[in-house]
Amino acid sequence: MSDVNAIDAVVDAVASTAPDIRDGLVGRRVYESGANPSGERQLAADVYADELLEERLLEIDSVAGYASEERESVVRDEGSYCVAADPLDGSSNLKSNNTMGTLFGVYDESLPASGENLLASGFVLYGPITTMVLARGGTVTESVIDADGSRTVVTEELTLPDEPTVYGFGGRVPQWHDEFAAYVEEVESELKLRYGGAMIGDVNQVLTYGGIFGYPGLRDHPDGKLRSLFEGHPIAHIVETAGGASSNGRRSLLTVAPDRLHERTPLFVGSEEYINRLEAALK
Ligand code: FDP
Repeated sequence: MSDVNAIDAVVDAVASTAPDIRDGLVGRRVYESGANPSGERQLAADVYADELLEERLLEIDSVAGYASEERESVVRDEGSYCVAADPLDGSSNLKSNNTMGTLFGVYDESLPASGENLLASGFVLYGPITTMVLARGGTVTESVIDADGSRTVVTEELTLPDEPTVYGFGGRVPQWHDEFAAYVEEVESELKLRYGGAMIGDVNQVLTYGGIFGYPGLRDHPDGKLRSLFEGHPIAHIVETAGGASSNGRRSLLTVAPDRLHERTPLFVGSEEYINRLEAALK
């Protein structure tokens, strides 16, 4: 199978699974007894979304591996491409009935891999409307996903607006390092706060209005909270393809090759000007 056909098959599988994940949220707001490999409590909805994606993605002949934030190791099969997914990013928002989503990246390399091995990446947003934002072939598109999993493109070439408007930063303020806190003070005087507690929802605000989203390294957690492979790579790929920039505080998240599947990273994405100023501030 060619790259194009393999990517098509993965994107179709994620899109057709999205309505099932969405419908399955009702009644799955309860916590399971276990934790994910990062030590976070899992909701029944996290496990359900992960199992559906594993089953549907490994049905595709060319998919050789499936890795997810919700499972310890890569599930392997025959084939040439690997998919890494965060089945329900921001799932703690399920309790308060706020936005969350599904993130995925298609790699031409076994996992964990560098962001430079990404062929395509995307996310589904379970907002008032179910949408998919997809980066492939140098373009980002936004589609609406209908109840039967079919897609209708609503934005052909999504790019960050020239005039940045919003910002959102995670982590408790007393845990921020001084240089980062000083940078945020500047940003606060220029942009409006938007922080909803699901990276996907918050980054989609940045894609829509321009600005910056970040989850920094903290005093008690130097690598922050978010994962390089499951969150960092796909979101960096989407934002960079849309004309923005990404950083781990020093360089593009796409140039990072994590040694471990569940490795965490400070994560910043958004308008280039704000990412450049952030890197200068953290030097
Ligand atoms: P969640 O724990 O709900 O899955 O993936 C981690 C994540 O959400 C991100 O989506 C979100 O940006 C971040 O954690 C929120 O963390 P805080 O609760 O520390 O703000």
